Amino acid sequence: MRLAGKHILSMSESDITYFTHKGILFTPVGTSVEILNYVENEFQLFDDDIVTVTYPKSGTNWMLEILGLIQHGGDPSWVRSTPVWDRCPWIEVHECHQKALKYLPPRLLTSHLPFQLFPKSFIHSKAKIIYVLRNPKDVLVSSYHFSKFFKVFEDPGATEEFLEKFLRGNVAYGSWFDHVRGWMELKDRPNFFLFTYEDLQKNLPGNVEKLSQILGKNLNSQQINAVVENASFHKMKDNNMSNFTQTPLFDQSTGKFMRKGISGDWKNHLTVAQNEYFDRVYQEKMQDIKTIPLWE
Ligand code: PPS
Repeated sequence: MRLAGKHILSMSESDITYFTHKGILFTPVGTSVEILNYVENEFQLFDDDIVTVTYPKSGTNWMLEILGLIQHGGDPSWVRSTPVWDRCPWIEVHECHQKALKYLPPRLLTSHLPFQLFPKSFIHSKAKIIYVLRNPKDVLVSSYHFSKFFKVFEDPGATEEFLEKFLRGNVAYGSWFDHVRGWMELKDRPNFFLFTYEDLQKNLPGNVEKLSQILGKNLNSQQINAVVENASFHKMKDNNMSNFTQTPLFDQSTGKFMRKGISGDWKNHLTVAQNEYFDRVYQEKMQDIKTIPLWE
């Protein structure tokens, strides 16, 4: 994989400095201002496309595993033989969108882009958006750990420092609050579907059924059970096409992509004062948004 003149294998974390595009921070590995402009203005979405959109660390890869399994009637062969970035390319990552351009519809695509940078071609298309939301406190914790071992992200620094960066949106892909607010503007569109990480945990079979209908697949109960089983945290943790153990982008000695897979881990990380501070910022930024779930 190439990055701005450097090879990923010769890179250390100190080489990484985010760049800003239209007010949002991005890692220079795999993307650039040119690619982001191309994706926003020229990338064509087709009516049959299914795009999983998330703020990073919200359960993207879980959703991608579920969708890949649904597409194959619960048969795990595809998700166990093809890396997730080939199954469901991230459109803002150069190598991935080059692949996406060659795929025929119906394509499974992925994006972490905020709505204002998403392909303009979406506006007049019937492409389906599957938006996954997760409690931002768990996103913060997952992101903190991830930034320590994902070599293309800046070092998160101390917890206190990262909390401040996260709440101000000075992290890759910008502010969680702005991302969610931007995408929620689409909530009434018939091709926008909202899922939450927490609800996937509470009722995976029900959500798999709903997703099957969105994909136009009528799975029987045996197939739904097969999707549920093969998309479990433990099955995904052992699937090296989904657990990111096969890529040089991760320092496997400092963390694991399939870390804990639970809700509420923030309680093990945030102090009472940090939690209260988070709540104050959340209230201030999200008080007028009534449609998103309340997290405990
Ligand atoms: S990324 O890097 O932005 O694409 O990460 P993303 O896939 O959005 O989020 C990673 C977190 O999702 C957890 N995960 C799961 N949880 C429950 N069940 C399943 N099957 C599953 N698969 C992935 C993963 O462990 C990360 O969360 P944390 O809290 O760090 O464990």
